[in-house]
Amino acid sequence: MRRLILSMIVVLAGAGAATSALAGAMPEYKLVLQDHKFAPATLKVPANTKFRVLVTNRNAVPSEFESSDFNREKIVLPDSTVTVFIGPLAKGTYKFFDDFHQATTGVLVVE
Ligand SMILES: [Cu+2]
Repeated sequence: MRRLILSMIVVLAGAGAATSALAGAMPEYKLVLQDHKFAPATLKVPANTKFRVLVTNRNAVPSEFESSDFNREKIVLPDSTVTVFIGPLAKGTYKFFDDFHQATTGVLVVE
C-alpha cells in the first residue's frame, strides 16, 4: 500500500513537471493596440522557436492583426485579446500591421 501511494505521488509529480515544462516551452509575448499604434511597435523574439503573441485591442473599433511576412491574420474585437501562434521563424525582420488601419504597423525582430 505504502509503495503504491509512493509510486502514485511520483506519477503525479511527473505529470505536473511535464505540464509546466510544456507551458514554459513556448515563449509568450504581449502586444497592445491602442490609439491605433502597436505597443510595443518592435517585438524581439528568438529564432527557430515557436511562440505565441497575445494581441489586445484597446481601440473602440475592431482591428485585424496581420502579417504577410509570417502569414497570419486574426481579427481582434474592441476590448478583446486573441492568441496568435507564430514560428518557428528564421532570423530577420518581419512586418505586421492592422489590416483595418494599415498605418498601424509593427515589426518582429527575430534574433
Ligand atoms: Cu486581412
